[in-house]
Amino acid sequence: MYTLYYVNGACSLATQTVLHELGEPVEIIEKSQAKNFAEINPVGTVPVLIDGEKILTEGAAVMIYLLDKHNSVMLPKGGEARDQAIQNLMFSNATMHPAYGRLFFIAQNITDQDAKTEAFIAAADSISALWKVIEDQLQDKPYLGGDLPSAADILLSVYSRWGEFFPVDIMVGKKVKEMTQAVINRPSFQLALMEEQKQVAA
Ligand SMILES: N[C@@H](CCC(=O)N[C@@H](CS)C(=O)NCC(=O)O)C(=O)O
Repeated sequence: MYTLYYVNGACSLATQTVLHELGEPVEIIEKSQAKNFAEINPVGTVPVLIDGEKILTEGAAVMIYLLDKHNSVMLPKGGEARDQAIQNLMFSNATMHPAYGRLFFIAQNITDQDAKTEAFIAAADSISALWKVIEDQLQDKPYLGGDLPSAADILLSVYSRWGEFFPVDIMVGKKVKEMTQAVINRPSFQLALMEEQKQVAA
């Protein structure tokens, strides 16, 4: 049984979804409920995955660890297919995630209204440009992973839900909309959402 520290709707939702795709049992703990989270992850971020004695942090690394450990088809074992899957995962985690992170930063740190509006527009434009890159890659396949969602598709689908919290217009193409909706509709994603809601209600 794994333990996953999470924040509601955050990138840790993708880690939980991957665990459900793998059919692995997981106990989820909301970060604020942990007495010693700073000791568990001094950086202060989720996801944090506990596997026995191991404490694993950094979402993309956690996914690679899980997919390799459980021999998942979501991460090819070698060759060009693996290189591409890891590139897609890193694009999601290290390029798209920080682009969305700017929206949270602007909302929390810029007080001047005009400056805030300008910063939101610039941040939204850069996110739209990144979605266009994904849109182009999805022209000949439903998911970045091909016929099945990859870890990158799951991460991107989590991020795609964040724009609605901000006064921004993010342009997303048809193929991206279809991909993210298909991932969100999967039983694994729906279960992950439900498990987070159960904790909020408890
Ligand atoms: N590079 C880290 C970044 C993780 C990250 O920024 N997590 C956010 C949520 S998406 C977080 O924990 N923010 C602090 C908080 O919400 O308390 C990773 O990929 O795991």
